[in-house]
Amino acid sequence: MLLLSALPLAGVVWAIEVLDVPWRPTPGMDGIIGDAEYPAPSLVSHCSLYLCQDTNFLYVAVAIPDPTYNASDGITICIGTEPPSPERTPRVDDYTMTLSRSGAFTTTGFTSYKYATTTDSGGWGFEVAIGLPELETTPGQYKSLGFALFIKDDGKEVARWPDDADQESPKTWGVLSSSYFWGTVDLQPQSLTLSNQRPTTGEDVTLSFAYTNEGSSPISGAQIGFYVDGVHIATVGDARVIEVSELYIVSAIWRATAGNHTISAILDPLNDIRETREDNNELSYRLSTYSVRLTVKAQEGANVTVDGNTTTVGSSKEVVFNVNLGEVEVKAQGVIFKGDTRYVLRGWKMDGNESTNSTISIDVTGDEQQVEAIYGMEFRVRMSFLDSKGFNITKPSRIFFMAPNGSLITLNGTYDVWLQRGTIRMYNVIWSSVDVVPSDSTYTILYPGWLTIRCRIYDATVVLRDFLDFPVAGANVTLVLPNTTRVWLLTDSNGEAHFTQIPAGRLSGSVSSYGITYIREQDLTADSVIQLSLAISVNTIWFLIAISVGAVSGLLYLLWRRERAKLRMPPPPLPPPPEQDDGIFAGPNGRR
Ligand SMILES: [Ca+2]
Ligand SMILES: [Ca+2]
Ligand SMILES: [Ca+2]
Ligand SMILES: [Ca+2]
Repeated sequence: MLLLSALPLAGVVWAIEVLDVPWRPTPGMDGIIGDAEYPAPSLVSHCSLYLCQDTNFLYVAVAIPDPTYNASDGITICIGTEPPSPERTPRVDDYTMTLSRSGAFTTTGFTSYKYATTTDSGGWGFEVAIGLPELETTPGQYKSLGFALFIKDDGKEVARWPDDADQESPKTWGVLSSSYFWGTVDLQPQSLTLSNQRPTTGEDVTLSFAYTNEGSSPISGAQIGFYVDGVHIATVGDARVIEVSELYIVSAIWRATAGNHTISAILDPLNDIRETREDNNELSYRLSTYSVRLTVKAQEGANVTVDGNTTTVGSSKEVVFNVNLGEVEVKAQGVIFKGDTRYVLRGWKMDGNESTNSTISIDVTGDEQQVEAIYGMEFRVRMSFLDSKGFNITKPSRIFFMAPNGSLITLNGTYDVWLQRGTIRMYNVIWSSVDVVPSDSTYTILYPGWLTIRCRIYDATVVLRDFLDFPVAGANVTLVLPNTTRVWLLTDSNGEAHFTQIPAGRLSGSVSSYGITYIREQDLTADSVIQLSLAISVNTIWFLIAISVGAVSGLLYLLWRRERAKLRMPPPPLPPPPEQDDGIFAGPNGRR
């Protein structure tokens, strides 16, 4: 049981307590405070106070926990059409109603009202509806009312609101006001328009939504949700006071995506605002978006990737992609092989501009755009190196040349190379450490295939004769090549040593035969024969011996003839005939 303190002193300044009376659909006057009938109660001491209004009535409901049933359990409500103020004095339109738990009801002044009570073992409840015209409210206009509440248990006051209210002094009462201005609210959509009715995918579209409040009261705190295909994209909080029957427009931005869509705007999507109609808050708009056609021209067979989607280019040499507006990334296959021909991506051409990047980013702005991948054709060229006679040589250790596109290329040991159509200029062919590049060193590439390079590599033959012009066989001929390496051969029976594939350049050497004879230094610029004459050789020696032996033999023969004439000897016998068993002579190896 709560005992109240003494009443406040006159002249004390105090804050006026205010309770809001929200709008609600009409509660049922049955004495039962249903779950959804009222907004949350105000916590007034010793009871729960429920307040709401509709277009016609102010509703007050009180739940009083009082397990003892007494005929003099009761409640008194004071309402004044003029709100309290320090100077406020009692007026004739200050009304009072008193209700007892037993159901007895009295009022001073109210004529338009309904009420009901219920009671049970835990306490009792009370509902009353008071006609708003009697409280001099006008729907849609702000008005505050004086209000006080007094509760008795068995004739004794146990609670009141405000805490220091005095039933007889309206300036001590609290205040009721309605955020719904004592009227109703019905937000209604009027239109949903798009800045572009057929937007292009990727385009930012402004969604403009117009709505009105078709109730009788202004409202604030309206929110509008925007949805695309049922997916929330934005909620706009309208900070304005939404007056009755005025048009309000809010907007949101949607970046259009490909396809067909339903754009929706929903008023008060969280249903924070009680409206007379909640089923008329949505408006939808159906649309189809355009796609931008991006045409990519490229070499047949190339894989082209636009924003992650890859397509292979066919014989039309172009593919069309549907893309969004904005930045689009375009890539193309770097190299396409077709046998011994290949196509190499060199870059991109668009609107007269060229880029050498392999991937480009295009800012798509229009309905139709086109970009071309530039490919260069290259042929597989296999280089073959020959000597001056056209015989293959071993691979050069390195070559250096300028390709048709102007790039300088060095190759080491592998001479398969992809080249553009055009002319190459060979600068170096290093073979046996000597540059044997041909003097006429430009070659035209028209097709894939072999490129033959006839290098400055020659044969050198050393011919040795003695002073009687006999060939000198078996002499050791050593050549010092331009790369300073030495090669040697023995002369054959013709007195010749054949050196093949000698790199062009300064050549020297020596011959070893009965002493050393040096070969004069000379430039090898073609196949050459080096004639050397030696003072002495085995042949000469034998010749001289033969001459000497011949002279002696002649003399002896003459002497023998003289003696023979004297003796008259009989002639010597004939040699025996050859064996002729089968008429076939034996071969050199004795075979028959
Ligand atoms: Ca009720
Ligand atoms: Ca009681
Ligand atoms: Ca509505
Ligand atoms: Ca609502």
